[in-house]
Amino acid sequence: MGRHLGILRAMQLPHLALALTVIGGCGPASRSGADANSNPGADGGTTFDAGVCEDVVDVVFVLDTSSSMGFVLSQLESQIAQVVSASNTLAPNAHFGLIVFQDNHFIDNTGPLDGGVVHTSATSLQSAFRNYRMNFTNADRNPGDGVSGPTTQNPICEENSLDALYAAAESFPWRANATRVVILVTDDTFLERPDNYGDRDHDGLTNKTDFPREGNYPAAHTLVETVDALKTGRIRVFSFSRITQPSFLARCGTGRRLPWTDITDGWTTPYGAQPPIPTQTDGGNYDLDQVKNGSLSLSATINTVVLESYCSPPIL
Ligand SMILES: [Ca+2]
Ligand SMILES: [Ca+2]
Ligand SMILES: [Ca+2]
Repeated sequence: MGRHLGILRAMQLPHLALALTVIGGCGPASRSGADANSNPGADGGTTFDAGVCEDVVDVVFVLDTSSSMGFVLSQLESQIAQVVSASNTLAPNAHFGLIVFQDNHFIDNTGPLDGGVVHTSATSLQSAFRNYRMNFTNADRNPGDGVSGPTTQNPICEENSLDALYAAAESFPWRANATRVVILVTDDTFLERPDNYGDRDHDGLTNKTDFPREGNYPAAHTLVETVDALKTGRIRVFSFSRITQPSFLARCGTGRRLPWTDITDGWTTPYGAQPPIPTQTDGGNYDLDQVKNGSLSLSATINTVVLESYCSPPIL
């Protein structure tokens, strides 16, 4: 998938090969110079404009912390320093955000800036990844409920990536001159308003207390609303999701609202009539199973997409 995306993006952005070549030869200092020609012409040729790109880098992680996702949080904890370093090599003072979700979401507030929602170093991100893995993933607890929230309250497999993405678009303090990238990781699809993630049997009530217990976790947004917010914010979404259905034994242990064949919907296949979110935001998708089996590096892939996005506004 990575090579495929790279080829696709290189075809979409003819300046890219030039920019990468210049970087390879001369180092990051020449990056803004190479990107002065970052507007592909309508004919696919390269337009040289007078401006020099002086973007900063804003990257927001939107992570599914449900019980099957511990390996992602562990890998990010061990690899995040390489991502922070690479982003700061593109442009000094990179900002990072973290939004975690299961049936609801939480905007992490343990960073040093903007009331905690902006991280600038690997250290505080590592602590945050560890915290969500131990207190939410391993405890099967929804992150929006806090550390004293109820456990085993996730009665259907779909997870609320959509409202977490909406929060990334609307609530993160994106800087005006930032190249804006969301890295989303999940292994399932999502629901839209007016559905409720806590309504296990879809009877409109959330009052069943037998396992897996129901709870009131309403979906707040639709896909169209979320994509509109991302597009307005010029935010590319790069997702890591499953490309293929898991075997029976590797499946989420509860029931689900949508068929297993729909787990790719919104990421690599359309969601209803809507194209996938990465397609709509000029991002891309990678195979989460390759991350899980060790054949795709999270940090190397993230660094590649941030580099490819840098000073190249999404083509929408
Ligand atoms: Ca899950
Ligand atoms: Ca769920
Ligand atoms: Ca119900």
